[in-house]
This record gives sequence, C-alpha cells and structure tokens, in this order.
Amino acid sequence: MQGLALVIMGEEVVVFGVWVSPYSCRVETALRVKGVPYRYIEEDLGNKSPLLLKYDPIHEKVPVLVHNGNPIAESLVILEYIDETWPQGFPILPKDPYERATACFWSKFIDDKCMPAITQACWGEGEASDKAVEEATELLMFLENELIKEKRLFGGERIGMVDIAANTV
Ligand SMILES: N[C@@H](CCC(=O)N[C@@H](CS)C(=O)NCC(=O)O)C(=O)O
Repeated sequence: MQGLALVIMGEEVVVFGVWVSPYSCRVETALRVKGVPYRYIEEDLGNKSPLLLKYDPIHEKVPVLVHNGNPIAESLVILEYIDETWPQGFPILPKDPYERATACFWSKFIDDKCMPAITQACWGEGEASDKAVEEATELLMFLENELIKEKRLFGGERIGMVDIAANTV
C-alpha cells in the first residue's frame, strides 16, 4: 500500500484525498492558487490506509493535509492553515477581521446547512427528498444574495475562502 511506504518529512506537503470529494478538492484548489507543490495520495474509503487512520483518528475522513509531518484535518481548518502558512501571493481569507469572520461564517453555513440539505435532496427518497429540495433551494438563495452583494465572487474580484468552499455545492 503506497500510504504505508510513504515517508513524510522535511518540507513535504501531502494531501490525502478522494478525487470525487468536494472537501478534498477545496484543499487542492487552495494549494494550487497559492502555488504550493504537493503530493497527492488517493484514498480508498472502503479500505482506508493506516496513515489516514493515524493522521485523522477522530473522523477518519479525507482530506488530511500533512505538512512537515504535522497532520491537519477538516477542509475549512486546512484552508486557514494554508493561508497562514503560505501568506505570499493569493490571499484566501481577508485581512480585515470583520470580513474574515464573515467569510468564515458563510463557509460554515455551506458545510453545516447547505451540504446536508443538498445531499438529502440528491440522494434522499420520497417525501424527505422533496422537502430537502425546498430547503436546499431556500438555503442557496441566501448564498446567492451574498454573491450579488459581493460583486462577481464571494471574495470580491478574486476567489477566496467562500468561493473555494461553495465551489462544491
Ligand atoms: N467536515 C469534513 C468532511 C469530510 C468528509 O465528509 N469526507 C468524506 C469524503 S467526501 C469522507 O472521508 N468520508 C469517509 C467516511 O465517512 O468514512 C471536511 O470538511 O473535511
């Protein structure tokens, strides 16, 4: 198994992900916009690697970013880490504390409210699915309204945290 043989050391940046995972895509997008080279390891969620289980023993989920041997789990947490660790170039989060808090709020809104409703709308059955379609539509309207306020992108003229998070919905 490639994960077992992998030695993570030095300045190596490694992403454990699944190509269809919207959460993994966030991390790859952020590293790419920052221009940070990374190694990608595709996980099999039906047979998770020992390294994934070691690096995220709490959730046992992708994505996990491992930087200098330090694992970080949870995609939104990883995005913040990437922004702070590689501050050069493309800012993912605004510097202004209020704008930053607002970006974190909407990113969390996407994960806590939109994602479950969309998942249920797509994969649920019967009445529950119909209800989820209504709920998801209503929730996405909130996002849409924010987008109108924020010009072309949630991040203004350049993509930012909310754009990267919302790219999955
Ligand atoms: N809140 C997590 C969600 C990550 C997540 O749900 N990952 C899924 C793949 S899309 C996973 O690893 N599932 C494996 C499992 O549930 O056992 C994040 O933002 O990183």
